[in-house]
Amino acid sequence: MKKLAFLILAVVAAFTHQTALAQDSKTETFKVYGNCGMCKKRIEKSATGEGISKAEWNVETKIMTVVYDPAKTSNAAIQKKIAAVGHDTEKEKAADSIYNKLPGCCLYDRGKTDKQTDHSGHHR
Ligand SMILES: [Cu+2]
Repeated sequence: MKKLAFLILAVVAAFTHQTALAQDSKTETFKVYGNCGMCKKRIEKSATGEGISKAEWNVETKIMTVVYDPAKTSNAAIQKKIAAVGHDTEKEKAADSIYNKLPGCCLYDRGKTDKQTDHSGHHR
């Protein structure tokens, strides 16, 4: 009986240990609107800070990949940081005043981010 109890305890301990490790950091992707290499630098630079261990934006696919510690930051907080430097994301919209100050080559097409959002969602 003692042996069984020990076994159960060992299994539970191993399981909780694994769960704790898995929750350490989260990898997520979301869309960020932009055009060029300058945008890439600006976007990636904005998505830094406590709890963010990786931020990479693909110029061709416009997909942002972030690795972060959910105990310190969140997907929404990161998207806000990116919007704060002028780039619209899936959930956050940049202020017009900031967007208008971007260099000409970086003025990504915003027309599609408004009314057509409903349609583009169905293509995936
Ligand atoms: Cu650009």
